[in-house]
Amino acid sequence: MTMTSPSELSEAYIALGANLGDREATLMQAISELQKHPEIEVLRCSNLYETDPVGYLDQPCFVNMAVAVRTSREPEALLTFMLDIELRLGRERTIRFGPRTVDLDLLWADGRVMDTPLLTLPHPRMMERAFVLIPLADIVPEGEPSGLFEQIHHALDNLDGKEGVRFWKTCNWHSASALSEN
Ligand code: PH2
Ligand code: MG
Ligand code: MG
Repeated sequence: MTMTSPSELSEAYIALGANLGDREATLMQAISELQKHPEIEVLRCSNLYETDPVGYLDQPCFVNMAVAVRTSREPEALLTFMLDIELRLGRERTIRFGPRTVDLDLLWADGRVMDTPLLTLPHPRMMERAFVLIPLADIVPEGEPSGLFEQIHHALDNLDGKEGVRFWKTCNWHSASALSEN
């Protein structure tokens, strides 16, 4: 792995969602694409949840999950690569909040706060969305330095719509390198 020095590495959280085609297969491909990038390491994957659509209701249920990554990329460069994965896996942008083969949203990057034409961090709607917070809670450790753990659990205590997020499967994704180590 060609990583730069540890001080330049940040830990970021990405939400993934899919509601067209083979949702699980597409999500696993997206995670593999992240891992294949020389500057990105996938650290942890949440469970998979089947979720009722939010925002635009006349569409199939989603499968949602979240991953933690370590990266030397700046957040905007990470996001650009995520959008490239969406396109390669067949994403077409038509209806806002509408159906998609795969959606990758950058939620959080080391507690950084930014607002540029390309990217707002933390993700402006993450604390309102059970389909983001419930998977995220699987992979954010207690004691996360920027207080993310406490924020997630506080938001979840007060959130409506949690019944629209149903545990579906554990995540079976393993990086090719992790498999070859065993
Ligand atoms: N994404 C949206 C809009 N609505 N609903 C669910 N259940 N899951 C999503 O990932 C989702 C959504 C916009 O990105
Ligand atoms: Mg989204
Ligand atoms: Mg998106």
